[in-house]
Amino acid sequence: MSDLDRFFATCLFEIDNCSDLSSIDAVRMAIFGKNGKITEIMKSLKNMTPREKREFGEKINNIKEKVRARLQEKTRTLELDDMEKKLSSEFVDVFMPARPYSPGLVHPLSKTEEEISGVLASYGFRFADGPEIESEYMNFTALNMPDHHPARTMHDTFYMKIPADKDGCKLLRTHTSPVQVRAMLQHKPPLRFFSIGRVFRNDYDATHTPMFSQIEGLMVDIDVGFAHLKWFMSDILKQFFAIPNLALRFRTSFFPFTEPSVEVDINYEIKNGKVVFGTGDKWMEIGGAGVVHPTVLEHGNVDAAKYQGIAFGFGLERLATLKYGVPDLRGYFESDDRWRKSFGFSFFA
Ligand code: FA5
Repeated sequence: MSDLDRFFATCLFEIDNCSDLSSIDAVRMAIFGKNGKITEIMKSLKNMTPREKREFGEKINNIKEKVRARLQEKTRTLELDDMEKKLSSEFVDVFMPARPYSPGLVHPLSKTEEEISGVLASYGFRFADGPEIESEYMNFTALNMPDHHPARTMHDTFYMKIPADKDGCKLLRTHTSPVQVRAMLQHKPPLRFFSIGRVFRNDYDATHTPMFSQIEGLMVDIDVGFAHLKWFMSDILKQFFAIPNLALRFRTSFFPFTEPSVEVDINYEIKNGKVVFGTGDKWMEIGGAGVVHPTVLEHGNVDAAKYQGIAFGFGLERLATLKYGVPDLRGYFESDDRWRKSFGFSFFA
């Protein structure tokens, strides 16, 4: 028996002895792989005469073809065996109950955002945006809070480790008021803009969270003043809460970027662990407002001798808390499914 005949017989023997798909793969590699037996055999060609090469080549090609066919046949048999084994050991229980399906719900903040945006848009306000990572200049200086102004301490925030430029260092904005200056720099008065976005402060308790959302409104015109602001805020809040005689409390306050300034409260009480607005003797502060300080108008390239501005900034979570009875602000950000089911809304409501 020649070496090639012996090789052929060994291949067939190894193939026939395979009992599963992984062993047939191993045999295939051992014969046809890059470092397999065929490659090894082909090396002997280099010492042969052309005639010997032709005869040897013909023989080896013949063997390769037969071995391949046997491999294919054996693989097919093993695949069928494998399938047979699976079919007899695994089964599908068609009576098994389906997994519970939990549909998505609209977050109360998204709902509040949509509703208050709709009210403001109906007054001709357009949306303006600003970055959450804001410059020190826009967040403070442009809003009449120069370096070392004591009001900066009230807005303690998170500063970025990014080198400072001409606008100072970068920080997580503490309010949406920088968008006032951005809107004034981009558009000529008269203007009516609103913005909604996330803001950040070093706060944490039932009514304060380190991240929360604000809605900011700005109107700049030649004849707007404090009376318009008061009427306007009452009107949009009555529409938002859908109560014509909603009780609001205006308290005098101080913001470096408005003069005069007020804070706005809405009355509420807690009934059965839920916040109920419009009744009771408690007051929840929802935001600040005022007549835009002339320095801020100038930083926005607006002629302060000709134009006046009115502005307000409300906490979006506080509006949602009052309207939808959410007791604790921290729940908004804890991603608890039970909370979502209690306070979420159907998409089709
Ligand atoms: C401001 O942020 C001013 N920029 C608002 C403003 C705009 C005044 C335009 C004048 C003109 P204040 O710090 O009071 O103001 O925040 C506004 C509202 O955000 C608060 O009334 C409250 O509703 C909400 N708020 C403040 N801090 C938190 C907090 N840590 N968590 C949740 N809501 C908060």
